[in-house]
Amino acid sequence: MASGRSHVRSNDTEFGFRADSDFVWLTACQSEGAVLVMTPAPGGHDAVLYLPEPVGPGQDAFYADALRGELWIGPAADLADWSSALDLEVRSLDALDAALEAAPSGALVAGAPEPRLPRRLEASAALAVALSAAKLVKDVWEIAQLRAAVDATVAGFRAVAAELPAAVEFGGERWLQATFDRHARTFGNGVGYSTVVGSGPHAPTLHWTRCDGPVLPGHVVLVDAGVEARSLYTADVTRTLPVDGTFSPAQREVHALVERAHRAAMSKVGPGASFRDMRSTAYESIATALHELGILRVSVDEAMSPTGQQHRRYLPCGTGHHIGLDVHDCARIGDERYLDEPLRPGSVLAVEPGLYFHANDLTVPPELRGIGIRIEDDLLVTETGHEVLSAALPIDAAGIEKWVAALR
Ligand SMILES: [Mn+2]
Repeated sequence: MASGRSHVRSNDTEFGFRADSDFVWLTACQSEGAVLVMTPAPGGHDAVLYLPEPVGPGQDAFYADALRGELWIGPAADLADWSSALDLEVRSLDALDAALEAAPSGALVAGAPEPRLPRRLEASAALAVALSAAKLVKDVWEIAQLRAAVDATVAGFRAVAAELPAAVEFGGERWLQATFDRHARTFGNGVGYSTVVGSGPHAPTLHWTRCDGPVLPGHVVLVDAGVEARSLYTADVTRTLPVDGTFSPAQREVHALVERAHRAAMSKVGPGASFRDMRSTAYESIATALHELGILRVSVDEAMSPTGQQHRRYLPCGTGHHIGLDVHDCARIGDERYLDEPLRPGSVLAVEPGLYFHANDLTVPPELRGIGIRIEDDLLVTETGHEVLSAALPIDAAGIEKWVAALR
């Protein structure tokens, strides 16, 4: 299976695997029907990718198979195209069975279930962790992809803000969602995840992807959206916009508290710091805000204790995550490493504190009910601190008002 061109150098020591061991690594990716087989070789692994071949004229399936036949789906890249695009040896999926038969019993398997796998080869949790951990630090090319995804996302937010009057007039949340999604499809591969557009009382609903409500003057509209680049790396950004250009005093007050938490949390992101540092800072700032608003009926200290956490009623989610190929990248490495491993230059994180006061929450003063605010930026950890990749978007309420006004 060895081939000079497809030789992959991997730092096996870092993952806890030995390069000279007998492991064969297999990754099955169900959606594409692709399987990557990696065989140990001096200094790394030899990799071969198995892919389904396109079904062209001359084969029955050309017209009989609506899922794969090119008569139905149009011309598809062949194995040689894939090989040159990926600089990897690529073989037909039909040849996979023979490769699997040759795989030793100790071979490690990760990815979606692959029905062709012999029973003796079982999924390896350790390999899943290793693959996830390999994504903790992005290389120069990956950072460029994320930068491009964020830039396209910022442009998408501009497009959305420009459509606020149309959303009020006739389009509602659907119009704003479709505006961003069209932008994402045109300038990237598409959206990285379902776009959230929550106006008025929908803003506190974390995953308001239904986006079927009206957008009315006096509302704030929470937009959580990311363009996925054509390389499939995705951004994840949120801003909460005043529909008629001006925040009400109550909206402005909540926005300022979330901004304070956001800036405090971002200040903790840097090399050597942990994800937990950022998260605790965000939670403590939010708990303090709730205390100042008279909503938190215990002390901030009690709320911050493991058995307290009363602030989580109004922030029932995390305050950030790694981004990359997955919008929640590196999610398989386990809580301990995710939270406590020192961040390294090249890590890219979304930071996203918020306050979510549901319209029917009687523990919240009436004037604050129905207000939901989230601020989310994408940060690259650098040698000396961090760079806010989404810095082209304003963070403070006054800056957002000015930005919206300029785009109308
Ligand atoms: Mn996010």
